[in-house]
Amino acid sequence: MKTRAAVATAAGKPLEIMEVDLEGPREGEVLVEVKATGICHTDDFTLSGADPEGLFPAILGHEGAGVVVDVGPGVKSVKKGDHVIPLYTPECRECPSCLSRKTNLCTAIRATQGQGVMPDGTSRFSLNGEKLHHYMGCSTFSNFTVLPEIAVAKVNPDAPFDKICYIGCGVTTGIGAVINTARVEPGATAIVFGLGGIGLNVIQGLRLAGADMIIGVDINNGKKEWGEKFGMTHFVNPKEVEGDLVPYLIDLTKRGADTIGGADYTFDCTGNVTVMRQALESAHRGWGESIIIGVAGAGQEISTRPFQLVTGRVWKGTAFGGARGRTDVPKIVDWYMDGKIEIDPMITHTLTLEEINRGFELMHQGESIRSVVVY
Ligand code: NAD
Ligand code: AHE
Ligand code: ZN
Repeated sequence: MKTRAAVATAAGKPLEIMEVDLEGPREGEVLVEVKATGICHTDDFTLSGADPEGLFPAILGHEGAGVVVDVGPGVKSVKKGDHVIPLYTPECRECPSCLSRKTNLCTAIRATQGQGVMPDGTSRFSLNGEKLHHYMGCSTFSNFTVLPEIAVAKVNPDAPFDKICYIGCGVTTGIGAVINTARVEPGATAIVFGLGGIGLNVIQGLRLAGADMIIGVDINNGKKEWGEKFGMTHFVNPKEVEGDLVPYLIDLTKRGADTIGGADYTFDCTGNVTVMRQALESAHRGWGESIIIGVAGAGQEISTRPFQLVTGRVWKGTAFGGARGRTDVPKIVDWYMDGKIEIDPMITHTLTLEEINRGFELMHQGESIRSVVVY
């Protein structure tokens, strides 16, 4: 069949809207009509050429929602007409990682996913007979896409596609980092570095968890109002701090008899390795945990004095907020439908597929929180 898609032809080039060929689902696969897709910073990261796993030409996009329109042989868990969210972190429930109960990082299809192909090693997308790569196993910048059955979460059919697509990455990553990875307790102090599409969801996760002090750090003063909407209690712009940022933040978090200072939990939502170090070092001596969410470019490395860890700070990372996609994503959709979490205000721009490059520009200019393409 033919499908409209935004194709990443080469690193650093705008996406090109074109009709491409899509083969139907094979054994264990489903064909999904994507109804809406968010544009995440990670799509931009890969398009920029900074992703060591980046492949071109490819169909990017990993934050979608849509409807199953066909299923391949052997598919059991979903059927035509089901509403689904594609999962870049699948959940097979059979691999050693899924069975360990210690991680959400299912390994059933990770190798082929990283090579831009389906689990059988081939691509379903092509253009004039030339292969196009899948991206993060999702390729939601195509109106129709093929996914393994283990990489779709069946969700409430009443939920609006143009909002719940954001649960396919940003919402789940931010909230999950708080509740699954950090397991923040009521009364905690927290610092969130970077108040974009991920950081604001960390903030709403912290509010949900009952954190007392939620400090937001961003170099864009426009983000102060955004943070406050979702529960941020203090805002710091590093450019306006006299002296070093870390001692300033440590001082800000001193409470009652605690003269040491430092936050119980800190989160990097920037992808900047210097900020990651600041986040670790502003965690509380003895127990503070720092969670890396941001994705850093090829060749970049984090560093700190080992003494920071010797004295009890913990450095962790999280992918997809530690969420087990087929189990947790439907629950998060229900939280949204029940009004427990907010999504609508964070979707600042709704675009057509033809306008998708504008979504990337808005992100670069710091004007959007999330842009969503509606097919
Ligand atoms: P975004 O562009 O919407 O937001 C980034 C924010 O960081 C902006 O508000 C920007 O002003 C701020 N910022 C930039 N430099 C800063 C600095 N030095 N100090 C403080 N703030 C700074 O991006 P996003 O969609 O929120 O994504 C954030 C990061 O998370 C990206 O690296 C993205 O690739 C990554 N990500 C990771 C996962 C995961 O599973 N680990 C999932 C989604 C996104
Ligand atoms: N391919 C990159 C890393 C990209 C990355 O870390 N991706 C996150 C999701 S970001 C979503 O917006 C992730 O899930 N990572 C775990 C995994 O298995 O990919 C690189 O550096 O090679
Ligand atoms: Zn993402």
